[in-house]
Amino acid sequence: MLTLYYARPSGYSRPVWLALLEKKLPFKLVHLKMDGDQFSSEFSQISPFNRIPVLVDNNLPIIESVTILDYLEAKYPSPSFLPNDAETLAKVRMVQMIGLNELFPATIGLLIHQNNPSELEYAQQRVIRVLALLEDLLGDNPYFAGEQLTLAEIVTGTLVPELPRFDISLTNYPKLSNWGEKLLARESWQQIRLSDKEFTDFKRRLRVWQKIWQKRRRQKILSFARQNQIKS
Ligand SMILES: N[C@@H](CCC(=O)N[C@@H](CS)C(=O)NCC(=O)O)C(=O)O
Repeated sequence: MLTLYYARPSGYSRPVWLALLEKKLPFKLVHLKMDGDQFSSEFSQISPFNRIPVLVDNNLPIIESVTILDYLEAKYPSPSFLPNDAETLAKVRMVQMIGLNELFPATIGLLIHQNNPSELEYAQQRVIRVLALLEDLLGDNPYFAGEQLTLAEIVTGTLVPELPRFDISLTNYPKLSNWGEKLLARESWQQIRLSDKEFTDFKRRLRVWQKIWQKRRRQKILSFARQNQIKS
């Protein structure tokens, strides 16, 4: 049995959750409240850095969202989310990693730097750069790999269609905008979509991020010290 430890708003968990749904695999969800649950001794045993997502498959805990997606692809290859030819694979991986490494941190920047104009402008320009690039890479294809839904959609598609909620309009990117609407219409995307209230709560929590971060830092030190002692 597959078990996913996650939180609904977690940007790293949502692609894994989507992949499980799109592959139509049976799985159990374990929701963690991210203001403390991640530091329990029980969770530390499967998540050495106290982070979600963690996928447990037959007692094997797997951390790091990219690794989990690759594991699912290798173990449950149908439907496949990676193309075979080198060029399309490179395109899919680029879109996946741009989503993870550029778009995801930039959207967090949009939320936490509301009172810091230069950081806010950096986050906005970074998002716009990503959108311009993605609009080009998508071209006239229904999906980034052509007809096949891939990790490009599963990862970057959790964020792009949600950008209007971050006050970033998609009107200058009509191809991406259509692509996003098609994704949002899928049953799996509807299941993982945050309600307006969930999104507002998430934004509120991020705005007190500094304090939460300090508290987390203390908890993290204690959790690492406890785990390091057990191991030595
Ligand atoms: N590189 C990791 C990042 C995971 C990550 O940072 N997850 C966040 C939630 S979105 C987390 O668990 N944060 C809890 C903490 O840092 O205490 C991945 O891709 O899985």
